[in-house]
Amino acid sequence: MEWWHNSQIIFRSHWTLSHVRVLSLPNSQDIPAAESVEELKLVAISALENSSTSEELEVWRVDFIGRKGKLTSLLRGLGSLAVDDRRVVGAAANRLRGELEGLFEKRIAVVNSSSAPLGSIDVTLPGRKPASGGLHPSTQMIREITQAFNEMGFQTVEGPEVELERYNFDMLNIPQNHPARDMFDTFWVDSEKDDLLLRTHTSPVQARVMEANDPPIRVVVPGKCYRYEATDATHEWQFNQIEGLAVDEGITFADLKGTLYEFARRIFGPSQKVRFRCDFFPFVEPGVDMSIEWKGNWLEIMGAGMVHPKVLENAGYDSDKYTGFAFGMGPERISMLKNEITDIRHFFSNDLRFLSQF
Ligand code: FA5
Repeated sequence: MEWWHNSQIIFRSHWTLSHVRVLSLPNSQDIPAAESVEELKLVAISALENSSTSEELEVWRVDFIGRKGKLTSLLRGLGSLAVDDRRVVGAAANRLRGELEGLFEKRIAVVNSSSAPLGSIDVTLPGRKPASGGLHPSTQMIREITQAFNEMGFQTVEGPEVELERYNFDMLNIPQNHPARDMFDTFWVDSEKDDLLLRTHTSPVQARVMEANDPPIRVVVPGKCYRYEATDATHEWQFNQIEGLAVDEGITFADLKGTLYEFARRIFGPSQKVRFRCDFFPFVEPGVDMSIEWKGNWLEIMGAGMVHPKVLENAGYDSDKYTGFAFGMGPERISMLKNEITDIRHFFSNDLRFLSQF
């Protein structure tokens, strides 16, 4: 009987299985059922402590103290023991049942008193930052540029990406069979009249705005453009442009230069140098391109010029009364300069390693 009293002491404390083994009487080897009672108690208590929902507790109840549970099977096995051992171990097992039932009730009460499953929230842990998206680098650049023009009195407008040939070419002084159409490698859209395309530039919105409004006009037009051309580090088949248009009485080339100087200062810094050189676009006369001085080189960032009288007339304006200037730039190319991006194809390849840097 004495060995069992020792074991009782073990049961009342939080012992590990190794403690039990050390403190068990040497002859416990001869009484496997007794050791099973000890082990069962340890396993049962540990499993109970790990059960934190009513569902888990029910599984535990069935597994340990249910009619077909581990404790019942242990009692059923007592028949193989000597009579004296059977009495001792049987009493211990019955005491264990009472004890486990008591612990089970207490655990149920604790679990039911908490609305959240036990152990599911540790309020002491530092919070986890939710994954958040961000604006695409092209969008960021477009917003920065359009905001600079908005502050100078230009209104932002948009136009269709699937465009009529009439606006993309004809209204802009590029009639059919005109060699200038070769400047723009075009994606044509299958249509009844063969007159639909993916716009090759944002300039058709100039024609749309003038057709629908009377001067004075000051607009900037951001949007996607498409060109059927091979890609390389500075050319994509899909890219953004930002168009600008100002039409009023008395607008001169000095207004064009002043506006674009101011734009360059706002985007690239107060001491930014710019250079204008002659260039040809059928919808402006004279036409120029504007470059900025960047790390010792002159880099072209946009085409511009005074709106061609024919374009004004196509929109129904009196070209003797009204003049204007227009410009068109690529925000991806400008972002490449500012952010030292070496290949334009990163913008639309959807690689998060690139995008998450902005
Ligand atoms: C035009 O598209 C004219 N519509 C611009 C213009 C508007 C001139 C108004 C005069 C008056 P251009 O083809 O040069 O011009 O394109 C303008 C800008 O778009 C370029 O400077 C460049 O920044 C960008 N761009 C053109 N093609 C591509 C391309 N394949 N990939 C990326 N950016 C491009």
